[in-house]
Amino acid sequence: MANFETVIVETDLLILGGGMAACGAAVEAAHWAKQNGLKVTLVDKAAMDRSGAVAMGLSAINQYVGLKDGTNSVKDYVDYVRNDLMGVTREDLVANIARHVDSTVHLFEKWGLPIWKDAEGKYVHEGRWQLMINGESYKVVVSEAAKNALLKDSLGEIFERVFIVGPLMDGDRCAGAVGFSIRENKVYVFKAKATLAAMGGAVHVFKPRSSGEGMGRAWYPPWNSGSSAYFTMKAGAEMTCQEVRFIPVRFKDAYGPVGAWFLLFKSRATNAMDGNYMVERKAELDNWLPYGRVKPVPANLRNYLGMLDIMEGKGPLFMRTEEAIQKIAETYKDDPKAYKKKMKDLESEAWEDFLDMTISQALLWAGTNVQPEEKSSEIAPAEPYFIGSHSGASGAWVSGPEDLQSGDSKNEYCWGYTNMSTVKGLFCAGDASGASSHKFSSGSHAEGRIAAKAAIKFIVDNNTAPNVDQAAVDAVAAEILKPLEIYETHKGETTDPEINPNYIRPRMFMFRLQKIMDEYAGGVSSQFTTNKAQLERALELLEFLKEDSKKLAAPNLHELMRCWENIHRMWQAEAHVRTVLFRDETRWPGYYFRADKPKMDEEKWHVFANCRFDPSTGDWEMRTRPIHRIFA
Ligand code: SFD
Ligand code: AMP
Repeated sequence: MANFETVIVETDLLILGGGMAACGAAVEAAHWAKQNGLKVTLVDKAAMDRSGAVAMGLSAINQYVGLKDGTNSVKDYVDYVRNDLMGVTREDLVANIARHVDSTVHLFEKWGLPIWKDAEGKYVHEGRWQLMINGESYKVVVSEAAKNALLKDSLGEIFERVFIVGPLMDGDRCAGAVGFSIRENKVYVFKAKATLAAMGGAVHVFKPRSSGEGMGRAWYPPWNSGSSAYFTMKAGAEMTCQEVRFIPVRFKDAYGPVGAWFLLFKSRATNAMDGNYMVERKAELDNWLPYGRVKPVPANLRNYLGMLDIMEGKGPLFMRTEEAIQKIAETYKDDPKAYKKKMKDLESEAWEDFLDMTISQALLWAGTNVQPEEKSSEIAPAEPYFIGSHSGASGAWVSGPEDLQSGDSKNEYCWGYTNMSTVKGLFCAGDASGASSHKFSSGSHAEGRIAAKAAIKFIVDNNTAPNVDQAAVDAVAAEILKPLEIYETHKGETTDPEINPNYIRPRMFMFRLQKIMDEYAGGVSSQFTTNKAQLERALELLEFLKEDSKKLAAPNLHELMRCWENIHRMWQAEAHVRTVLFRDETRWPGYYFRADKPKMDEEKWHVFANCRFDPSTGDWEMRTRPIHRIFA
């Protein structure tokens, strides 16, 4: 469009995103870039201090292995992740993060993050792998370090409020990215020798439980809209575990996390009849062996046992906060003063858990007169999210470290630069990389560091400026701005700007996507259950949606961003539906259930299900990849 300026930025390493993985990448890249005289550029759609999943802060660091204490080994962590994901995990990637994550946590502490300590000065654990923090300002602390590293000595540049739409290619090599400012009329073209995608996971692909008045409230942040998945798919990268969505059980309606309650406070969850589904339904776990009998019980199976209660009409489920608090305080009963103090401490810990991380849960408690030491709270499985860093696994298929391969895994899992996707020069970390679950905030930061170091090595070995065709850039820029043009052309044709025969606004488009996914791909309304016929129907309807995505319209830059966010979500949806259809079994009940294939088929499907969109033909390829045990 005539009134838009095109800004061209040339750099060596381009980091996309400003969240936990990107901040880790910035710190590490700065170190290696300085030694090699290279430039690093970071681009975030928001303001780094409060961008991404950690915007509100967190109350725990969920991955800390504690290698120095000698209590846990890297193998212990790999065993934990493999078991939790029902056997489907890349052990090389998980181990690589596990062996580096402690140093990331020590950096956080050095930068000023308060980690709880006991009387002996030791970290207070929430559970075996989790540390308690006073984490309201977690993201501010982490992003300050990243900014300092990049801006010191004018080593790099940071662009905030620039939304990345898609990749720029030089043949089979990623040559950077294209996006636009959400504050100024500017299209940005970033040309880079290597690109690191760390734009988080995807929320609002499925219809959320919170609709209408609660719209926008979700456990994972609504602004993580599938940009990592879209970017890597459009570049032609092979994707993995696109079927492994994550459904967290959360405090109902405000999505407060449950980890502190289950692990720190050791709370029970019970149904309306006071029954504990983890005890009463234990026998069900035998239908999912060998994973049904591991400890802890895999997250999806924990979900599933609770869901069986709900489906049998035994809901709601309750987190027994009052019982847990009373039980801990009971040990102080003989000393009334100590008891009173303990109760006060527990009360403030309970509130701080949410005030540090999910403020709306604290607001909901306050608004509904809940005192957790007196009254239990409802919990419920949330809508599905796509997130490679928590207990889901979706993301790009990336190369693993050479020294952690064993036997055949070397051929299958390692093609040179660690964390590089199957596209040359395109690296991924955090939610963007797949099959390496349970990295959380700390592991994502560590993985960002790992990926950035490898990306700098790639640049040193391939130090040529990419060759980018100007005509292709012009075409992409025009495509990016098309929704503005569509709106301008047709806005006078109806009296209500929401409704127009020639365009669709992003909000309505998102509702359509969510309805398809909810009803046909196993969302909340269909009790997370689907089958082949429903998935095929979903694909048919997604095809119509894709046609209509060409008619998205935007009156301003914010709406333009929403148009592209929803196109990104749509691509994540398609990859998911295709892969759930491809994997002819049910492996993760509690995340989704294939009613036509209700059993796990360990013989045939103990494999990765991968997919790839071919940008040259527009076709999707589905394939399996073997699972190699490295830490047998
Ligand atoms: O309890 C674009 N997480 C928890 N991790 C923990 O370690 N402890 C916890 O206590 C955790 N819990 C938790 C967690 C998350 C949330 C939302 C809650 C509670 C309420 C998970 C971690 O936060 C998560 O694993 C990491 O943050 C993942 O890191 P990363 O880097 O993959 O994603 P990000 O931090 O969300 O950052 C994404 C960035 O990308 C930007 N972005 N930029 C440019 N263009 C685009 N198109 C873009 N799209 C996105 C974003 O702005 C952001 O900067 S608990 O529940 O388990
Ligand atoms: P959550 O708050 O549900 O995201 O959980 C935080 C951390 O605690 C993650 O590492 C979870 O896997 C773990 N976790 C939560 N609930 C349980 C549970 N009942 N048993 C074992 N681990 C859990």
